[in-house]
Amino acid sequence: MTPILYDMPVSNNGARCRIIVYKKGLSLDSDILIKPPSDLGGLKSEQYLALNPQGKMPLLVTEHGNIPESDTIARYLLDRFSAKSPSFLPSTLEARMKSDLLCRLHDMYITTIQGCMYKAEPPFGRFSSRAAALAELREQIGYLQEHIDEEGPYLTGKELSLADATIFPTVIFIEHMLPKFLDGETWDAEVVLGKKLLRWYHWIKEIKEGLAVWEANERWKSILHAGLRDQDAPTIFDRIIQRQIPSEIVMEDEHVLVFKDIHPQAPVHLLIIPKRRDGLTQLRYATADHQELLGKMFLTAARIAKEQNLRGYRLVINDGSEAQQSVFHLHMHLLAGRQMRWPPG
Ligand SMILES: N[C@@H](CCC(=O)N[C@@H](CS)C(=O)NCC(=O)O)C(=O)O
Repeated sequence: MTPILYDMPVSNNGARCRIIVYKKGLSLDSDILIKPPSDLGGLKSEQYLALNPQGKMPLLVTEHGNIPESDTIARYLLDRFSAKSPSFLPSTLEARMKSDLLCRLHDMYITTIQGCMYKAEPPFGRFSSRAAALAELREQIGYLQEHIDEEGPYLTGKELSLADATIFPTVIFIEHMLPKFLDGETWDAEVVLGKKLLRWYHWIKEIKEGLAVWEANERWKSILHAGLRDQDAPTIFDRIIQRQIPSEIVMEDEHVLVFKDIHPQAPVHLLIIPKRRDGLTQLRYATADHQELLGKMFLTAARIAKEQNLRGYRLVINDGSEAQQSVFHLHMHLLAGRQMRWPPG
């Protein structure tokens, strides 16, 4: 079966599992499904509690059983998908031991009381007051420091480990939540996180700065669906695709529709169009994202020509009114059945 990870973006414990899923490039269709607990009625619903009586996330449902602990889920995913890199297992015994230790300290002493940063009321683990739990949390963050590699850049040295995936989401959480509870003290990341944890956090977070540079450079503007969207008015072809007006359809698949031109210029005159226009009002707006679709249109033409035993045929794309384009939805004319002239008019 395809394992199902019940989790939500805000869950720092689940985030280590999602980091593994994303870093390994697992398919979110065939390798693993990620669903919110609300699909089963929420963390405290009867249906969810039947799978995880602790009513917490993450939870991984597999053919081997239900796994309710993020550390075990993470290790199960590393094992199950060991053929895909990165392994999150450093090559030295020392680094692997340090990674295990950091994960263990995190889960034993930080996860168990992290509720003091966001839960409405005590208890927070073994603490009945928020102030005591927060003080303990800060002390425990300090203890992590002792086991972090001197040189880095990762927590256990030169290689990525499970400790990085485990602790990164929690530090994001701490940076966001802890300053709210400082009670007059000003937030000083170096005091709270310590030098080594902070150095690592800045380094691993650089990716965020890289993303900010992409945003500033308007990287998405030319990328289909991310920033580039088809906002032009629909055309008559949309109505043909939706069968709102009749046409003589010759062929159709998931991507392409082929139908007879109502003003034929040759005994065979077909129009090959993409079913999703995706900004292709004219060929000139084609981007690398359209490459596959454009290839499909040509292959469709070749296939039809073969099926109809066309001895010779001509493909025409008119781009712009000067070229006699009349419908602003990319279309390829397939003309055949008569002797063509050259140059074309
Ligand atoms: N030891 C568990 C802890 C899980 C945990 O604390 N999950 C939090 C979200 S990160 C949760 O579900 N909180 C909701 C609740 O306690 O009601 C693990 O690591 O998986």
